[in-house]
Amino acid sequence: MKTTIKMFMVIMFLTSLLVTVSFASPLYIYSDNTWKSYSNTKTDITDWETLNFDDSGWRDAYAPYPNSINGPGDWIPDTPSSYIWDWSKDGVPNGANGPNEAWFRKDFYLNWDPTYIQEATITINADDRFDLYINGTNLLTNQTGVSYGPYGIDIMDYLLEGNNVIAVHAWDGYDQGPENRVYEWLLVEGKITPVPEPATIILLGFGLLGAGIHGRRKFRK
Ligand SMILES: [Ca+2]
Ligand SMILES: [Ca+2]
Repeated sequence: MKTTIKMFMVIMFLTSLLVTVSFASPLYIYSDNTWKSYSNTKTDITDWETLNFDDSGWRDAYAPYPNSINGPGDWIPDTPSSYIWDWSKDGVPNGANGPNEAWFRKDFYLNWDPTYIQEATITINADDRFDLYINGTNLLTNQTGVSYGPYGIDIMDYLLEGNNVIAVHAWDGYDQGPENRVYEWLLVEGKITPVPEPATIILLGFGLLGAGIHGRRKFRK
């Protein structure tokens, strides 16, 4: 075999190895002031949890929102999340003077076909209760109270290629009565991890094929 072809195959094989170890970066989701928030009576909102809802009239969530927790819930490394809540008034909240009930939305864009997601988890907690939706599907209604969290939710089966939305309805206190009406907050940390892209796997195949042909020809000499 000509040296140039051998060289080509060796280079192709080495390149395939390099590509194989370069995974696409995970997508992180975390609560901060890029979320949209709202508070008013429930009757004012319809389909607020769905992907196509227009939240342009909502406020930016207030973050970091004051809270009573010692140390942030840094459940996932690389997510610089903040405690958030809705704040429609002037001045600065003290963690206890916001609305008892608030709604939150955050859009995120997924580059990958959901088939190629390895793991997708949202870790969430709120003081005191919350409903979590992904693209309009209610994945958790927490009625047990803030002290039992945080809650880790697998969202893999509910993700879409392209636009997605995470939506949370949270309330300070308890449906049947007041509870911990001292602080109100929502904290979210999420991570979506892709598997190696299909293009990468095909390249690896070509690389191994190249190496295999090379090896067999060498053996026959
Ligand atoms: Ca974090
Ligand atoms: Ca509370």
